[in-house]
Amino acid sequence: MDLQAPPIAVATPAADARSLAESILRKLLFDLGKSQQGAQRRDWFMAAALATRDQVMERWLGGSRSAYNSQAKQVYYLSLEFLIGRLLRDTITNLGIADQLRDALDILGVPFDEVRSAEPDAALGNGGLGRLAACFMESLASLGIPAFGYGIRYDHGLFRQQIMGGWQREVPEDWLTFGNPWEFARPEIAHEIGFGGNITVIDGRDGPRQVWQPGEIIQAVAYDTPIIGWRGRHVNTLRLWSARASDPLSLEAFNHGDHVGALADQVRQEAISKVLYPGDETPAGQELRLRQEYFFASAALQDLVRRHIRVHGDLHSLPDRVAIQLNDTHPAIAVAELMRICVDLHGLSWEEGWRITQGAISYTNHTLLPEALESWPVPLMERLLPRHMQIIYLINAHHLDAVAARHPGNDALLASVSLIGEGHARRVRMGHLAFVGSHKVNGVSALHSNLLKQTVFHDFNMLFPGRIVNKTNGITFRRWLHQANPGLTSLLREAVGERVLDDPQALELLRPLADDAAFQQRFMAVKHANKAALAANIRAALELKIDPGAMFDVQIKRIHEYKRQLLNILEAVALYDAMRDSPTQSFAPRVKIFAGKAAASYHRAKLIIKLAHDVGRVINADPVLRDRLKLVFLPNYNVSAAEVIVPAADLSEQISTAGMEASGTGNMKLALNGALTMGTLDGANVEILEHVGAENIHIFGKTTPEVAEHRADGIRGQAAVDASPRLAQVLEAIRSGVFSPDDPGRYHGLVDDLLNTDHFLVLADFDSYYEAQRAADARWNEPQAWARAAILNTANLGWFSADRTIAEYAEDIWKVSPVI
Ligand code: 26Q
Repeated sequence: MDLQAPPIAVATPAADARSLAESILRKLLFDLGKSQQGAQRRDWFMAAALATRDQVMERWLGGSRSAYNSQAKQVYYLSLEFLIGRLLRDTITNLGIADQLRDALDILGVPFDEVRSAEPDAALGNGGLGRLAACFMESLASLGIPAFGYGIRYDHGLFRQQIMGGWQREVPEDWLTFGNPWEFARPEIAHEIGFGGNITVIDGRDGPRQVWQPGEIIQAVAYDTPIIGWRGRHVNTLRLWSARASDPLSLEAFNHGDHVGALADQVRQEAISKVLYPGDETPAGQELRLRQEYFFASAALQDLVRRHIRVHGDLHSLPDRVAIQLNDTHPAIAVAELMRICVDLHGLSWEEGWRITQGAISYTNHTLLPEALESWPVPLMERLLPRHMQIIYLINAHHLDAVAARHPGNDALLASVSLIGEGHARRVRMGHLAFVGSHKVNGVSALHSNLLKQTVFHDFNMLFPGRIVNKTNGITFRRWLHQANPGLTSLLREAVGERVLDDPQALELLRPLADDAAFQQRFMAVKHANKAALAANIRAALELKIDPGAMFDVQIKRIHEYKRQLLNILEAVALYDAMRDSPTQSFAPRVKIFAGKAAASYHRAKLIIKLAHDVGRVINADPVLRDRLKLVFLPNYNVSAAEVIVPAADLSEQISTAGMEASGTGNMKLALNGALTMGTLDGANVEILEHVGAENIHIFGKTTPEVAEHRADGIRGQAAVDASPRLAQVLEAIRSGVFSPDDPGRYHGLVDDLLNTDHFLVLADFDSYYEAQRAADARWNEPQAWARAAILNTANLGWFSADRTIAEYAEDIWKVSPVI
């Protein structure tokens, strides 16, 4: 090597349109091996993404180095789900090169929108919880808070939903088939994850030591994706783990000629990162799920502990340098794993290990539904993670001793706060483990956090006052306003100034314009254009023509009984009847738009999807309505679909049974984009009401205490039907097969369940809902009043920025500050 040779400098390529166009062509030719003529949409997307990615690398690596050197406190966000969606538009807007890339593609003669829509959604999540993690990652980077997201790189994300004859069918999803241009495989960053085996006790220097000898070891291999903050100021890393068999071909078996057997083990080990569990709210208690949880929690902790020790020497300072946030209980095994690392691997005392663990970890709860509280059978835990089971018993013993010392003789209290549930079979309660192992526990809306204190964590709240705090969810405005709704964004920039791009509170400057007729018109013109775009999509997908002049009444979310899509469908039937009965009454013309997936095993939810289709088929074909009512179910709801529907919504259905929706975040996206909320006093709806004012929202239904009372009184659905001829007519039509002539009994079970039980108060809230919908009709018929309320929704939603949420976590829970 010539030692005199000057160092070769490599600089980020220029980002003007021409240079980008050249760069895209180079990627196409040299990286993808495609000619300009032979390139498909996908190839152009890959080339554009690779060219864009070049713009990020220096900042990314430079930023990581400076965070490392500054010894700044790091946030680690542990989540089994990151529901990211597409990244191209996000990346170019945050880098400030959106116009340049568009122009570059223009030069090359390929329309940007075609390129953009060739990107598959990264759907590594089920719904709200996963999308929240994605919003938080973007906000952390935008605020300049050094952070890693840790999760699993599933080969297959959430299933694709097909609708066949009105029924949902799940089709495997394949986002990685054509390669992922955003990720960097780091095969050299791999951690060993043990399972099973046994524990031996050896004589250590300070007495006996437990040594876990796993029966099986799987490698967790890192894949890194840069997460670029607003204006490209800071770049963080999303590190997802993929499972790799330790001994891929089991050489011994292979050499003995058992080729198939040798590969079977590999397949079983690598199954850990094959597929996302498609459950939502209701945990699926399978062993593979527990293996996923431990796999990624252990990989994350090994990774962050190694980084910490490299910089700081030992573990004592961990809580000062590291904040570990558990996204629900899915990574709760991290509590036991960090204790194991401290005590077994680093020889610390139990007390010191516990100080470190509790000081570093905090936990977010996302649900109150009893069936959704995660727990694992003790025998399964003993077999899969024998040392962790011992550690959990020890944590429990210390915890219960402390409780007993303060509350002698209170066995009921001990049973209620134990980490082990002594029901039918003994189970480890992951929520309790997460609670005791954390210094802070938070709910995701004011109502939800209060309910946590009163219900699932009542006794814990009494024992550890102050540990439960509230952090109301938020959404990233970059994706959900600026990118998804460019029309509204340019109107806002014009109306309140460029500041609105950086400071969500600047939206308040819009308030005085709510009464300005000219502004109202422009605001509603943007809405109309977005609705026309959605109408075109619907026409292409479903061959159904809808009128962009009608009210777009939208319910988009996972299908779940507590979210009460059924209530919305019943109202559609009632409205259908009413429109036919009184053709002159001034109902607002409406398009009811539904979208959402049902968990594959959730039969009731799938039946509700079928009912939506059955009702839609009848309503949409009825000439008597003269197109004043349509019901649409858009298949395969995902992040990209939301980006089209949200800006086009007039009315946002947030109608869960009060006390059951922890927060909701779709409610925020829709209101921010100028939709009025039709909602119950549940989750963050309560805070949306406080921010937009009672006159700009439609609230109906029983409150949380009223729901509790209603259930305690054992009131059956039949009671509501007896009081409401309208409701009786609706149920009679559905039950008798008006909408299912091919199978008249299809909805017997569903209707009987409503009449006999009505656990979710669909019938009990029906009349109140129907009235609230008519109030919305009346407002719709006063276009200025509607426009005013819509504008005030946008104007008053600044507080729901995830930047505000993350700033609160940073200050109250993590004690971190920005590095920029
Ligand atoms: C657990 C174990 C096994 C298999 C699956 C699961 C599982 C998976 C996903 C359990 C729950 C979930 C998802 C929960 C969820 O999305 N909750 C939502 O979180 C949002 C963000 O805080 C809230 O806005 C919603 O109110 C809440 O429903």
